[in-house]
Amino acid sequence: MTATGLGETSQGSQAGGGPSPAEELRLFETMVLIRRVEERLRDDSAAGKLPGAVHLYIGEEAVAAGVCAHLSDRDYATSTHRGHGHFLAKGGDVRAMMAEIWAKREGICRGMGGSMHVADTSKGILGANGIVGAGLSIATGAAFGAKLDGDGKVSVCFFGDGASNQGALMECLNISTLWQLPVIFVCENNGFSEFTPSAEVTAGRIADRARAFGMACAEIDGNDVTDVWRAVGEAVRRARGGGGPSFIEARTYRIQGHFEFESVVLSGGRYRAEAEIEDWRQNNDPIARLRAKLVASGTAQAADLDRIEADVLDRVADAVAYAEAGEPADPELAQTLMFAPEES
Ligand SMILES: Cc1ncc(C[n+]2csc(CCOP(=O)(O)OP(=O)(O)O)c2C)c(N)n1
Repeated sequence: MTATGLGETSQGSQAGGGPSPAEELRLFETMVLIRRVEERLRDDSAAGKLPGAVHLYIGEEAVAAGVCAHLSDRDYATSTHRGHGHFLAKGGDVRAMMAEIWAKREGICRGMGGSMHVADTSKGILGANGIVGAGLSIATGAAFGAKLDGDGKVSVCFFGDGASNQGALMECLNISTLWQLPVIFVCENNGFSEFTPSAEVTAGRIADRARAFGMACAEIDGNDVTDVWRAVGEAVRRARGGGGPSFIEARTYRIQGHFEFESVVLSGGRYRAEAEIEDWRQNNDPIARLRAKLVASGTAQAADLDRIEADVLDRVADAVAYAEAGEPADPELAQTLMFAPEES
């Protein structure tokens, strides 16, 4: 079985808009891959093995998986500083991503970008991005290109509730509606912008910002992968059919800190209660929810899902071994990689 997003496009096979049993299993595999990769990053970060900071996506996996299940390598996606899940769900190579995070030459950006810049244009992954909200205009531009080419590609922008307060969002909502661009804005509302609860910095309902432009909107449970899958399926059909942009606000929750080691920065300060985190962990884990559903519906036995989990763990161990064995990145490349050679 291959992970969702590895060049396959979901067909929306079940009437009424639900994923087929095979698609549900691929969604499960993708979400587990993201989770196990990130748990390994969490542990290796705590052990001081990583050369830089990582922003983890644990708890939000259903969004990346449910969205990217509808995309092929030809479609575009822009990501955020919390981008590992988007990269993997869109079909990025786990070994190359780990090598990048470990700052090795074998990395997807030759070790020069690190965690916050994983990208692979051959898969339509236009990049994670350390600048909050930067993906909005990149995705809109890619959608403009797709519209000019008339090739049926769609462009997806993942961004956070914090990024929804950036002015660029209004520019992108405006022009993509006016020009009917094939772009899907996916706001991952995890309730926090760094250490600030969303309610303290964000007025009104985020989706209302898109509604004001007359854009098709959906506010969904981002921890229910079926909900995500359905809403995005509709948005992708709209975009490919020339019906223009869509906006999806997926409510979810970040289980880890804003980044690993946030406790050092906060030096004892707190911005959320431990009980709140525990509640999401225990009662709203998107992977546990999907597992329970698959078993209850008879789509899979617990043992089948355990086998998927075991295979994923092997892949993660392999990717980490590959990353650790890699050659350190070549700092000289910083001088040459950014610019195309001058034409003579
Ligand atoms: C333009 C810009 N402003 C501020 C920052 C600092 N910063 C990094 S992440 C972040 C919070 C982003 O919150 P959100 O968009 O909700 O994404 P989340 O971290 O919750 O996934 C901020 C303010 C930045 N990187 N770029």
